[in-house]
Amino acid sequence: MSHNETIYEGILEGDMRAVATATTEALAAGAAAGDILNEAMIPAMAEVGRLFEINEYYVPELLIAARAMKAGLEILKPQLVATGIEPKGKVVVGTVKGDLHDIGKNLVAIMVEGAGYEVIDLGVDVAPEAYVNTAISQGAQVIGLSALLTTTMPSMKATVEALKESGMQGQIKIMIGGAPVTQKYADEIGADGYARDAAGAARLVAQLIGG
Ligand code: B1M
Repeated sequence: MSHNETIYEGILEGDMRAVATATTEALAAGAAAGDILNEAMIPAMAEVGRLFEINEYYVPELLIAARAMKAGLEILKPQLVATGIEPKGKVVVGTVKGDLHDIGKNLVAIMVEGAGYEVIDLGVDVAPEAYVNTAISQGAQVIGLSALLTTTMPSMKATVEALKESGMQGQIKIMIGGAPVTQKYADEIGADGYARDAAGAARLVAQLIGG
């Protein structure tokens, strides 16, 4: 089996150790971190989601698959993040209130950091006011909201409203993303931007901040 196949299977089986070992070996053999991510890890999580949908996997399998993917991501992170240059701006990220999915948000944080911005990661289940207050107190230019559940998407709208109420709309930009989120939804709620994936999120930050 190739390293990528071992990583893919390891995530499906929730085998954290196999994923970590194969990721380390793949990098040592010269594989690019982005290729491991896009060719093995992300497709594996998509397959986990499909198996969950058809009731072959249940929440415990999702949890151990996520844990295995995180173990691999930790190893990829140093290669995905750029070398220490002066930060071009500050971005607050988090998964919205009621939502505990953090792998996509973590990837966004890694890619945005890799593009040269300082990232303040508020974690998961983040209330609208927490994003806004942190962005204001830390002098961030962008707030990035991630949602994986259709039921938690309204919290994105609530965050746009909270920013309006703070009087900082326009000075602080809001970008949104996550599997159920679309450009149409971003337009509807008045977010400043939408990105489909983590690399897109890093490009969007550059557009929103400039530079
Ligand atoms: Co859950 N889950 N989950 N889950 N889970 C989904 C999202 C689901 C689609 C599965 C399914 O039914 N096929 C479904 C949502 C259905 C819906 O709302 N339409 C679902 C459900 C129903 C649930 C529970 C309700 C299950 C239950 O308890 N009965 C529950 C909810 C808990 C809660 O949040 N309150 C739940 C729980 C969990 C676990 C905790 C077990 C676990 C998460 C562990 C963790 O994150 N630490 C989990 C997992 C692993 C998944 C799936 C299988 C994988 C998610 C993932 O990590 N994908 C997921 C199915 C799927 O997505 N196919 C599923 C990999 C990741 C790299 O992709 O997060 O999409 P993603 O991020 C992408 C882009 O979306 C984008 O960039 C990333 C890639 O480059 N992106 C952004 C993300 N955020 C962005 C922000 C941006 C820009 C781009 O700008 C700021």
